[in-house]
Amino acid sequence: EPVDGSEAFDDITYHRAIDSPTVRIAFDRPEKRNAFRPGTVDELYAALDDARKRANVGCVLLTGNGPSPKDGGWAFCSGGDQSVRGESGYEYRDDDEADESDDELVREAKAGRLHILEVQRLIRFMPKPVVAVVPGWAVGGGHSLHVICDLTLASEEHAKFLQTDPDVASFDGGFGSAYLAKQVGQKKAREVFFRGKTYSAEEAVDMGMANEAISHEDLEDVALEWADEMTSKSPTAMRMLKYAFNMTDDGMVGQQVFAGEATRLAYMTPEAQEGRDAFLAGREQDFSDYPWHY
Ligand code: 2NE
Repeated sequence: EPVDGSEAFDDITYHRAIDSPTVRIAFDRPEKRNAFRPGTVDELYAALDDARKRANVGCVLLTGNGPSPKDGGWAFCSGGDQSVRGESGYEYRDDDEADESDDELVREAKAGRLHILEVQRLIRFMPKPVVAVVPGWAVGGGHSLHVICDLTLASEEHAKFLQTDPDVASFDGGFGSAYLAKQVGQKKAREVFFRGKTYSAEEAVDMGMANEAISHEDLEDVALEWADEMTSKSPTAMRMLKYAFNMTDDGMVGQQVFAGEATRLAYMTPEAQEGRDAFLAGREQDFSDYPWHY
């Protein structure tokens, strides 16, 4: 079922699986191998942020619609749309519906965008697993998107993993490369970027950057099964685990995100409530009921 309001999207689709806490967000430009233009990124951000905020959503499947009506090809995402790449980034063009602001300063500020990196951070910091479901090409910035997702499931027949960044004079120097190296090791990650070889689903699994290769016709069913498993678990434990996995690579920000959740848990204790209540009552706080645990 389409999620409320999602019919407003042009470049993506946004669905909720019936009777399930799982949503499916898909690139919907199959004739362009699901390349993203600025409006695509705006829509993707809005859908992911909606999924982040909904209490009844526990898992996001991120995928690409297909096949291409032109040639039957499948894609997860082929990265930034090179046909709208200007001098300093990707630009809104006349057919990009998202650029509808009347405010000239807002339009100007939008010029030369590389805001897919904001989407990467949203996936990284949202407290729910995001699964890349890769039915075909995952290329350039599309490859980096699968890298940042918590899990990757790939079509045995059609998934292809390729880094073209240095071919088109681009470079994802953040998660797309450095975090990839954490997954596959330094030598292999450098090979991915420096050689630009195409890897199959099976090779991606062997390298450690994909979880499983699944027959194309079963891919989405299996992704839903994995999502059902994950959403049957404790939301708090899942959230703490995701942030714990992130923390060692995310420096002070990783610590801040994990600590924010720890503080939320601490706020739920009578001990923390005594601190609040004493302040509001204008009396000395009394923590004598709460032992110094070891
Ligand atoms: C994806 C790939 C390997 C597919 O090859 P193939 O042979 O299966 O398909 P084909 O014929 O190349 O593509 C089909 C149609 O999709 C368009 C093509 O131009 C073609 O259009 P028509 O000729 O039918 O009209 N298309 C595919 N990818 C596109 C793209 N990214 N932008 C615009 N149109 C695209 C092959 O197509 C390929 O190598 N694509 C380019 C991949 C690429 O270099 N992506 C950008 C990397 S940089 C980036 O994504 C990035 C970043 O690293 C950091 C920040 C922001 C962005």
